[in-house]
Amino acid sequence: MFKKLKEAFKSFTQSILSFFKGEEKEEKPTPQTTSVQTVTEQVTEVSQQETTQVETTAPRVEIKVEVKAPEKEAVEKPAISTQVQQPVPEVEEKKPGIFARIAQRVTEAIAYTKLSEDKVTKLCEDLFVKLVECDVAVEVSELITENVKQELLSLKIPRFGADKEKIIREAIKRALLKTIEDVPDVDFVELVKKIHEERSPVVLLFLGPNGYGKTTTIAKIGYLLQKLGYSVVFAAADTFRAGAIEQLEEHGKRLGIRVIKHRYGADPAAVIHDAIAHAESKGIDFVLIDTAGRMHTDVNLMDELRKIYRVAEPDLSIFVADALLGNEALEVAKTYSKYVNIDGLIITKVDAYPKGGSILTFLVVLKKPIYFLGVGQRYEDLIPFRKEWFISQLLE
Ligand SMILES: Nc1nc2c(ncn2[C@@H]2O[C@H](COP(=O)(O)OP(=O)(O)OP(=O)(O)O)[C@@H](O)[C@H]2O)c(=O)[nH]1
Ligand SMILES: [Mg+2]
Repeated sequence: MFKKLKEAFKSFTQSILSFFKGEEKEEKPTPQTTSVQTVTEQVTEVSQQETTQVETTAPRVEIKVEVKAPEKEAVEKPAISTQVQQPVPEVEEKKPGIFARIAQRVTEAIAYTKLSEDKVTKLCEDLFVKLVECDVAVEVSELITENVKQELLSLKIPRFGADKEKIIREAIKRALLKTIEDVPDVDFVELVKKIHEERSPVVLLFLGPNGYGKTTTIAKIGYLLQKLGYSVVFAAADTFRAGAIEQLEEHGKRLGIRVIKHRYGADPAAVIHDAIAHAESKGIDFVLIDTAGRMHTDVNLMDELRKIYRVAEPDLSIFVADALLGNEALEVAKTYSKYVNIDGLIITKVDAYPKGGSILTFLVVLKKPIYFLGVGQRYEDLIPFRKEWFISQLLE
């Protein structure tokens, strides 16, 4: 899953990593002289006189690793762990804090490295291109790249010993999570259980253009709800496409779920009305409504959808989005939400969609929860979607 997007993040991580590895090589051989010199340059607030004092008194030893930053006030002994024990330089009492500050800079300069803004900008330009190639919409790629850039600029990587790759991955993960922070993370099962505690039947309406996977997804959700112990009825409100009723009936037969239907050409709102009435009279827990696929540009069919929505008064109105159609599906969803409310999404055909980018686009642009990813044609092929899980998958 998401193979191409994963590769994009992987190669980005590797580019940053190779930069840090190069740095480490340059810095390693004669750490003492270079380090103190670097530090001297960094400590701009220290006067020239103080700087000279440091250069002459700092321990001339190979500073190994574990470097503890001293407490602000603990001036007497710079807490630098060294291989060779050296006399601690005497500090004049009247200038507390200077050595502590310098020692801290020594510590930081030796122990950590940072990426320069130029380097980060260059690396992020490459990331931007890769994201766009993976179907992430341009404005979303910009947002992600900017967040990644901010994270990387504030990143201090230990030069020695640390798992640098992990640190970089975590930074990218924080940036991605920030990009989608205002999208609710919804556990579909918990949500419908909660709704069901309040009222029954719970009505779920499935919307989307032709062939996006509505009917298949309804069957999958019916199967899931049955496994949770609920009773289900299907409403065959696609009275338009030839074969649509039989397709739903076939699923109903396999799953042991009753299908409420009228003839082709009948008013879909009437089918929905009957299905809800049936569920109420029989004490059935869930009504799943299959609607005809319609393009967002077809004004008549979109007006019909508005009527369907009014009659169904769904507890959840679910837009079924075909991942393969990427940003085209996004435009459709945007127009749909001008006609009816959309509570959440299910993204189908993710198993056949290595790019993965449209999922990020959906999240950032629509700001609606994704309940599931459809990952195949079997009833079990539905993966609950969680933001943290998704982002971790991308950075695996
Ligand atoms: N690989 C894969 N195929 C899927 C998935 N979901 C649906 N499909 C396939 O997509 C095709 C269309 O699915 P349908 O469920 O008929 O789509 P629909 O939205 O109901 O289509 P209309 O009724 O024409 O509007 C079928 O061949 C499904 O088997 C999925 O998650 N993965
Ligand atoms: Mg259908």
